[in-house]
Amino acid sequence: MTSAQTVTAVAPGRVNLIGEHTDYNGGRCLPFALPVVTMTTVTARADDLVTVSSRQSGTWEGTLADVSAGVTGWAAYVAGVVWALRDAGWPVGGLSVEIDSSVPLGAGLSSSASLECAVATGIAGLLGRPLDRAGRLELAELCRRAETEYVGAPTGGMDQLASMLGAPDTALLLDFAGGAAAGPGAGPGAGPAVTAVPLPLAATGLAVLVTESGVRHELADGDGGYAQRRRECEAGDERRMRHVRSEDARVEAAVAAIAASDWETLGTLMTASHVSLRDDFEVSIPRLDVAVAAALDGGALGARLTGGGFGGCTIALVRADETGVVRAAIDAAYRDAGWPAPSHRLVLPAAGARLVEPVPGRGR
Ligand code: GAF
Repeated sequence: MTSAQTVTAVAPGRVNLIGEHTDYNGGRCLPFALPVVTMTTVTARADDLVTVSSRQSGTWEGTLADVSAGVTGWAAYVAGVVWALRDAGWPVGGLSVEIDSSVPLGAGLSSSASLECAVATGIAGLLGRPLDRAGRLELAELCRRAETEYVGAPTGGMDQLASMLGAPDTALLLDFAGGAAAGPGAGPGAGPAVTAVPLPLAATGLAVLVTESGVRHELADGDGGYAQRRRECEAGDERRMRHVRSEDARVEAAVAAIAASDWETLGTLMTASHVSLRDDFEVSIPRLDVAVAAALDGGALGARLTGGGFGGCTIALVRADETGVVRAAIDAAYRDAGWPAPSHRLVLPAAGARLVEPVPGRGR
């Protein structure tokens, strides 16, 4: 394919600070990239085989013709990227792809988008394509196409943009007023506008506590809640759209609060977002509601479900030195409810997708 025959890339998962179910409704959201990543090692092959080996999910092998015909299951996220790049005219031939991931699968932290973006970044590296801003926007859009058109998960594009464009101490204000897609074949609209929002949580003594409810969520199920909400929005359902409108306004207010270092207001907006997702958009579940309530009781400035809902994770904005109290409050609430203990991680905004030196003995 090029002079480079093997390339290793990583791409992160994400949390969304605020702005949920707004991306596919032409609204705004404010995600940031996480310090957990999917790593791919991509090797060009002389034949037309695509072999995929994942430490977490197993193996898949087929020809480029099989990829064009359609692949299902977890390997579709890899095959979909190969398909989207080839469809866009990229000279992608046979490949061996090795995958390892620290992004929890199905936990609402965008394990799928991080996989897509890691594969796309690896192939871009193999082909010597630039990973500048324009190149990253193009890859994010191709990964979105892989997910919506190939895998069949009708998602909105936030996750791929967060994974490709994230940066340390930075949230991304994504404005989808110009549509989800940009570039050739995207139709009318300029595509999403991406603005970096400095988010110096560490310097402020703050952090985001991510709590996994332990309930898996599913985006690629045509009969599932996510697809149903999308259809309801397309039909103009007043209650659902009330959430979308109020959430979009909260994103704007959150950006202003961050600019003013008004962390109390940011927290209040996050909690209001959860209430709206729970009551108007109806995508919460008891384990998310209990985690949010317990986090607030434990002293969090604000808390909400993050991602599509129906399971997955909550986030809480916490003073770093009070993290233990907040964690303990959530753990106690889960214990009282008779649920398995949730897992937690304290995160700060991290870097987006990038090429890396291979780690000896891993991902090879
Ligand atoms: C999922 C989707 F992938 C995103 O596009 C977005 O719609 C989100 O749910 C809800 O805000 O992560």
